[in-house]
Amino acid sequence: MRIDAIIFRELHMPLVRPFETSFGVTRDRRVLLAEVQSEGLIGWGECTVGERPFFSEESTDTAWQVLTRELGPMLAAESPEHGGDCPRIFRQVRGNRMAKATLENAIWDLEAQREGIPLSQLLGGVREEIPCGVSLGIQSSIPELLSVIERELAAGYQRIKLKCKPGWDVDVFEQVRNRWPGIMLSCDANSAYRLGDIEHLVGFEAFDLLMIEQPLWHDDFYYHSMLQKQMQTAICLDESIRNRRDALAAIEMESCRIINIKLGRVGGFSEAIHVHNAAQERGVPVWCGGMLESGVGRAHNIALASLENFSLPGDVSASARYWLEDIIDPEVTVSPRGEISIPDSPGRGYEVKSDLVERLTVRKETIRDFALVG
Ligand code: OSB
Ligand code: MG
Repeated sequence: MRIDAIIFRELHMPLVRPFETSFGVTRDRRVLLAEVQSEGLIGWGECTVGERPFFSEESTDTAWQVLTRELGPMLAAESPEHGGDCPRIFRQVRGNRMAKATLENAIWDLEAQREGIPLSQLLGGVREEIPCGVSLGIQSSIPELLSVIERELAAGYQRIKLKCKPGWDVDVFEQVRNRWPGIMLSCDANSAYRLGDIEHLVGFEAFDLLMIEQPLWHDDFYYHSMLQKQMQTAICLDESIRNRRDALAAIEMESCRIINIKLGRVGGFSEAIHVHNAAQERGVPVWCGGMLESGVGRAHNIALASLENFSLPGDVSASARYWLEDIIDPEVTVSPRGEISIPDSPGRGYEVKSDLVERLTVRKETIRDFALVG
C-alpha cells in the first residue's frame, strides 16, 4: 500500500482520577497518536509510552523523537503490504518498541480495512467477547480501596488487580480477602521488591492470589525463577517480557506461569502474536495488559485479546474509567457480565472522533513526500 502521509500528534488528556503505582502517580496523559493515510484509508496507532521513563526506558519525548525522525521516514519510504512487514522495515532501530508498535499497529489497522475484515480476524482471533478485569492504583486508605472494589465488582468486572508496594500489600490483601473471600484477585508490584523481600513475598501465598505480577527487577528472569520455585501462587511477568525469546526463556526457567502481553512493550502486533503462540504451545496462559490507553490503543488491545490463549481476564476496561470523553465512537463499554464484545466491522471497529482529536492536540507533525512539513 502506498503511504500518502503520516500525521503524528500529541494529545493532552486528563485522567478522570489519578492512577498510582509503585513508581509514581499519573494525573494527565500525553497521548501520542499516528494517523497513517493510504489510498483513501486511515490507519490509527497509539504510542502507549509513559510520560517519564519509569515503566520502561522510553518516554513520551523519546518516542516522539524516534517516531518523527526515524520510524516515520523509514515507513514513508516503503510500501508495506502487511502490518507484519514493519519489524523488517524498522529493524535497524534498536529497542524503542513502544514507538515501533505505534506505526506497526496503524498498518495492521489499514490492512484489515483494505481486506474489509475486522482487525481481530486479521490477527487470528477466535473470541466474540473478552473477559475483563480492572487494575486498581494505590489508594489513600484501605476503606477508600474497598469502596472502589465494591463499585468495580458491581459493574461486573471479573478480576480485581491491586497495585502494591512495600507498605501497601499484606494488610491490604487481608482486608480485601476478608470482605470478598471468593473473588479473582491478583497484585502487581511493578518491580517494587528486592531479594531481601523474598520471605515477605512468599507470605502473599496466604491470600489465594491468582498471580503476583512483576514483583522483582524489571529486567529479571533469574530471581523470579528462584521465587517461583518457592511459591504455589503463579508469578506473572510484565516488564521482563520484551519479545518471544524472553517468553521462551522465562517459561523454560520457570520464572513465571502466566504472561501479561502488552502491544507497546513487545513492539506491536507481530511480536505480540509470537509471544502469544509461544506461550500457548507451552501451556502458559496470557492476558492483555493496559497502559492507560485512549480509545485507539484500547481498540487494538480488544482485537488482540480475541486470540485463543488470552484465557484470563485482562486489564482492558471501559473508556469511562479513564476519560470524561474518549476519542473513539462508540466508547468501550463492559457488559454486566464483565465482557467487551469484539466489533465485527472492518478494521479497528471504532471510529476516531477527528474533531475531538484536533481539539485535544497540543503538538502535530506531518510526514508527506518523505519530508517533515510542520
Ligand atoms: O504494570 O500493568 C502495569 C499502567 C501503567 C503502567 C503499568 C501498568 C499499568 C496498569 C494499568 O496496570 C492498566 C490499565 O488500566 O490500563
Ligand atoms: Mg504490570
